[in-house]
Order: sequence, then C-alpha cells, then structure tokens
Amino acid sequence: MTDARPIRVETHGRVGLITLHRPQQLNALNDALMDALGAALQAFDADPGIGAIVITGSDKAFAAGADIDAMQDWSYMDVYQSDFITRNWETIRTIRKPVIAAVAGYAMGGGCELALACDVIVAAESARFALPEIKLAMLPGAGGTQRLPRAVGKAKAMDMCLSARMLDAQEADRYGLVSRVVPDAELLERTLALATQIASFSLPALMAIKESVNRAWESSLTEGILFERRALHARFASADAHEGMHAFLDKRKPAFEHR
Ligand code: DAK
Repeated sequence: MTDARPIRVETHGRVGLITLHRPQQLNALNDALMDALGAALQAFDADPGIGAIVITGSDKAFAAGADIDAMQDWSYMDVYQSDFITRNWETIRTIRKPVIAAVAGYAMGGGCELALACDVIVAAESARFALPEIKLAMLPGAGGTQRLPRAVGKAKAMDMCLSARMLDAQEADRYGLVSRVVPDAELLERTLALATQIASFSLPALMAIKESVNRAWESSLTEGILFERRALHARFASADAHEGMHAFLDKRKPAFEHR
C-alpha cells in the first residue's frame, strides 16, 4: 500500500526535519500538503526541545509549484472566499524559530516561493529556481513578486518573473537568492549540521535575530535600527546572554538554558 501522507516529519536532536513527499507530482503544493506543512511547522515552533527547522524535498524536486491540477478549474470566488494562499501558505510567516530550506532539483513557482519564505536556503548543485507562472498566464502569488526583488533586486526579479528564466544553483548563489551551495550528496547532512549548530545557540537570541533581520525588509533604516537596538537591550534581561559572556571570559563552553 502506498503512503499518502504528503510530508514526513522527524527530529534530529534539537532540529525538526520536514520532508515534502508527493513524489509522483514532484511535490506540487496542494492544500493537503500545505495544511500538513503548516501544522508541522507550528508543532515544532511550540516544542521547547526544537531550536531550528529544516524543510526539504526529494533529489529531483524541492517542489514544482502550486498544484496546477488542483487549481485548473477554480473560480475567482473559490480562491477569494477560501482565502487561497493566505489561509495555509502563510503559516510559515508566523514561525519564530529559524527555518532552513534544503533544496535539490526543481524549486519552481510556489516551490521557489516556499524556499524564499524560509530564513536560510541551502542549495544542492542540482537546484533550479524559477517563477514560471507567466507561462500559465498566472503570477507568482505566494510572495514571489515581493520577496524575490528584496532578495535579488528588481532587475533580476523582473527578468525571472516576466520571462520565466530558470536559475541554476551557482547563479542563484551569485544573485543572493540562496545562502550557500553544496554537493547533492551532502545536501541533507550539511543542512542538518548547519541547523544543529544554529539550534545549539540560545533560542530566544535566535528568535530576536530572526525578528530583527525580518524587520529590515519591512521598515525604514531608522525604524529598523531602533527595533534592533531595543532587541539588543532586551538581551541583557536574558540569562543566556550573561552565561554566553561569562563563558567566553572563563574560556569554557556556554551552557545555554534557552531563557
Ligand atoms: N502541479 C501539478 N502537477 C505537477 C506540477 C505542478 N506544479 N509539476 C509537475 N507535475 C506533475 C506532472 O504533471 C507529471 O505528472 P504525470 O504526467 O506523471 O501524471 C509529474 O509531476 C512529473 O512532471 P513532468 O513529467 O513534467 O517532469 P519533467 O521532469 O519532464 O519536468 C518540470 C519537470 C518541473 C520542469 C515540469 O514538471 C514543470 O514545468 N512543472 C510545472 C512547473 C510550474 O509551472 N510551476 C508553477 C506552478 S504555478 C496564486 C498564488 C500562487 C500561485 C498561483 C496562484 N493565487 C494567489 C491565485 C502559484 C502558482 C504556481 O506555483
């Protein structure tokens, strides 16, 4: 019997791993998958034993986009009244812990947008990024027209959105779309090692950094700097920050309690 669950969930120490699993459809993102992904992200976010989350796909596809088969006959009223995208795709925006995408193969349309919604993208050499919605007379409507220009600038974003241009991993790295590129055979191991390193740090400090960097996308420099300064001041109310500084001066490893 085939396993119809659209995602697989595992923990590796303080790291939560979510694997997208619709192999026949190259992990095309339908409601069942996005509901399950949102629920898994929320469960890891609420779990005090988890410090970082990894989302990955298969060797062939991180995700080939929104499920075209599911969408083909929807009407405006269907998507408007059910709040398509906002309803379940945007759950990732509410996650406060670091989320890392480990991308091999195709990250197209909604798959590229899902990766862009993560905090760090580790790309395998085989990774391919595109927003090809224009070929369907659609538009990248899960944050693509907004996050891509912030990530790579207007010129590259317009090129990708208007022409459906596909980037390979090295181009995506050069343009600032991804954080780092690794050999395919090492993608999961290297991403889990990165997530383990991140998760070993103080969780409230990680959350404050994520919140502050995200502020940079949405505010003026003056507002963003003020937000950052207050976040820094708040670090002095944290036991971990005092432990971190004392441990450095004592030349020992810090013992963070995530508070
Ligand atoms: N949806 C559904 N099925 C898909 C799919 C997708 N996005 N992508 C691939 N598949 C299915 C194929 O139909 C095929 O199924 P069978 O024929 O075997 O039943 C199977 O996966 C394998 O695909 P291929 O045979 O095509 O595999 P290839 O290696 O030849 O090609 C490919 C791989 C990734 C280049 C190709 O599959 C492809 O071009 N896929 C479509 C990529 C795409 O156009 N992605 C963008 C989807 S549109 C909105 C907000 C957001 C969006 C829309 C609206 N609103 C707020 C209204 C977002 C839209 C999108 O993401």
